[in-house]
Amino acid sequence: MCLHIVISELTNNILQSEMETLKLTNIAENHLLGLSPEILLKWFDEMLLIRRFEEKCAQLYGMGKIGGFCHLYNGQEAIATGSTGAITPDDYVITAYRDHGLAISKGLDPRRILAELLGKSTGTTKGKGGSMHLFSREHNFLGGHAIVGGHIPLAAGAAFAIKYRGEKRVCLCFMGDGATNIGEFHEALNLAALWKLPVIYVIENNKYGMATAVERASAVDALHLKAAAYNMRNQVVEDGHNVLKVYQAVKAAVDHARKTYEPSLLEVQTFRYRGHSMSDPIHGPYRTKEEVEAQKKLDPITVLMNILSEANLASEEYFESAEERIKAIIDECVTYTENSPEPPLEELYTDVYAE
Ligand SMILES: Cc1ncc(C[n+]2csc(CCOP(=O)(O)OP(=O)(O)O)c2C)c(N)n1
Ligand SMILES: [Mg+2]
Repeated sequence: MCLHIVISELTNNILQSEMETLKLTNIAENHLLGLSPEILLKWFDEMLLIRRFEEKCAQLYGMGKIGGFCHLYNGQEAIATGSTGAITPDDYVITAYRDHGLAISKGLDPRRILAELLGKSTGTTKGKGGSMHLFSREHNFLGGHAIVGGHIPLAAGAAFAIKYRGEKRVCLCFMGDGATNIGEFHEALNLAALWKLPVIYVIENNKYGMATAVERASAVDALHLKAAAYNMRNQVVEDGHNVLKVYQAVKAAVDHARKTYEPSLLEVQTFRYRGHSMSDPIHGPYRTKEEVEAQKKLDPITVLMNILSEANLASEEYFESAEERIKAIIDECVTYTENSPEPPLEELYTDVYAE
């Protein structure tokens, strides 16, 4: 059974009993943007799943079970959950190599994601892509791309196809701050604006590229303003650690794109807790331990916990039970992956060229 169904079933069961005991009083409608308690609790579970999944990856990487490059998403969870919360399964998502969180949010089975990371045949691309190249046509998840900026024109292409076919879908394209300095970013934004393509570009501004602060690499450090050169709708989300703020901005851009086919560029400010990739130090010479610790005080999961507690939507017991449920899912991912076979040698020759 798909783990997402398992999560939502478990969440629903717990919710029913939680709801009976918790009073839903004094909740300002606009504070929670009219989102149902079910959705907010599902988002909490999803963000916790992403965090614990990444922690497990770090552990397995340290044990030598995951090889190659591996970029973790710890600290950025509110972006994946808030953004995918604003679209439907029909819409496309495309991103760079820091892709585990978005893949989970887009509904890919976390067991198959972990299997992919360990190069197993049950992985999302039969173990051939690894961490940076998660992909699922079935889920409209178009990758997972390792070349910085390389996927930004692909998103314009997907959005062109949507418009050409007269569909009402959108394409959400995520990128890092560093990617906005790449030529493809500018070429793609120009065409997306010129041809009015339903693509929403989301910059995950975590303040650094590999080890380079935004202001050392970009002449403009208010990155959303780069859209102005192409007369493109743009917005900055300063509290990108708050899933509701992310959702609100992405939803407005998505609604606009569905109505007008017009693109948007959003800059969502965030922070990564780990090193750039698993082979890099967490602090390094380019940022201090104090900076990392200060940013962790805005932790997206804690922020959502506080929102849920203040609105009387969840108690300490709920959060503890969520930890247990997520731990069971992570354990299942590991068991599934360990029991999965390596791909046979013949797999070297399949899926190389399109038929
Ligand atoms: C075209 C290209 N140049 C350089 C690299 C090496 N590289 C990998 S990640 C990275 C930094 C990108 O930073 P950012 O876009 O901010 O994304 P983040 O890692 O912060 O999510 C670089 C320079 C690459 N993969 N592709
Ligand atoms: Mg960055």
